[in-house]
Amino acid sequence: MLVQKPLPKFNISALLIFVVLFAACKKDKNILTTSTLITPTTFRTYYVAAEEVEWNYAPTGMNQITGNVFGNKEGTYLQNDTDRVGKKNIKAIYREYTDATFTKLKPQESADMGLLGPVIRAEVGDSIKVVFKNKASFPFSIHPHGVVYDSNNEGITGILPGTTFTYQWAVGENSGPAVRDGSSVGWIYHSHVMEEDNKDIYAGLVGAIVIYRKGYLDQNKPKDMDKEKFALFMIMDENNSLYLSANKAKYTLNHVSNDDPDFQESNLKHSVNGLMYGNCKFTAIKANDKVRWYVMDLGNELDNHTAHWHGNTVTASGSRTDVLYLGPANLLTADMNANNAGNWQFHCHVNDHIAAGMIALYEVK
Ligand SMILES: [Cu+2]
Repeated sequence: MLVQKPLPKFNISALLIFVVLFAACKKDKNILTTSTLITPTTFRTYYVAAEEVEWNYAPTGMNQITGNVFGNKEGTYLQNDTDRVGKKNIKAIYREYTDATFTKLKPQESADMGLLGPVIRAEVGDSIKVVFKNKASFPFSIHPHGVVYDSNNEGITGILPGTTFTYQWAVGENSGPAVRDGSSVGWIYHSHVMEEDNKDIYAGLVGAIVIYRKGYLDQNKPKDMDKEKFALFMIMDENNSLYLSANKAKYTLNHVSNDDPDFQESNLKHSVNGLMYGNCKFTAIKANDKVRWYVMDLGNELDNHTAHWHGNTVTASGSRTDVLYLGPANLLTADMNANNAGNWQFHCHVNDHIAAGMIALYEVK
């Protein structure tokens, strides 16, 4: 006997949605042509601008380690005078916006990020799109470490002031955690306009990328951890910033020569996330939180830093320690079980650098 089956209803709107989605996927898949690229499943999109700010290396106006106002030592770097720029400097930093109109700033995820740009997060197998708008007055770029790009997306060409460029990076297996890593691995990104001698880095354009194992990115942290924290140990050498002339003109009225050795020393801002003498304070850590620290370094041969936590130890690459040894442009990941509550120092252990202000605080409540 022949049974007549009802024909399935034809749904025109479902077909339309399918066609639109298919076209969108096709378009995105065409972005990168390097043969090593994986097929993107998820795009993570960020709207990042480079913009000029008046940066303050010690906004509380105090040495938060001693609890005192600035003395002679702090004044060397932070006191403004006719031959000193002091604590306020014009800098260019990366800031995140909500969309392509670049009208609404996204708040930083925490104040302890200091001058660091927004964290760019993705899982292995995703692709990253960064819409970059240069709101500053020099050509700047975004050069990422660790992710996969072709030469158009390497970020070594300056994007002109007032213009926008969209970077597209893939996140392959080689961008994510290896055997001895935890559930995520961090990378640095920074401006990298070669013809400027990397003076764009000293302008302040630095941030972090975090790549998670597939399925581990959970609300801005790995799902097996409670918190993420980011710390850049760097001597911000304002002598080598693109904004040196502007800073001299604005804050010293050009009453000093670039060759004055005391002026040069005063411009070496020994900082954590662009903040000195305890003005960077890592907060929102609760007792027994599992905290993943991403600890970074950039700069030159003086930027060999030994980042040391008081109060708690960490594990890094499977070993127990309380000091990470950093050199220019590396980023180390360390996990802390923050079971010792207190208000603790987190500082570079090089003696000169401590005295010059490379000390932060972290609080475990
Ligand atoms: Cu140091």
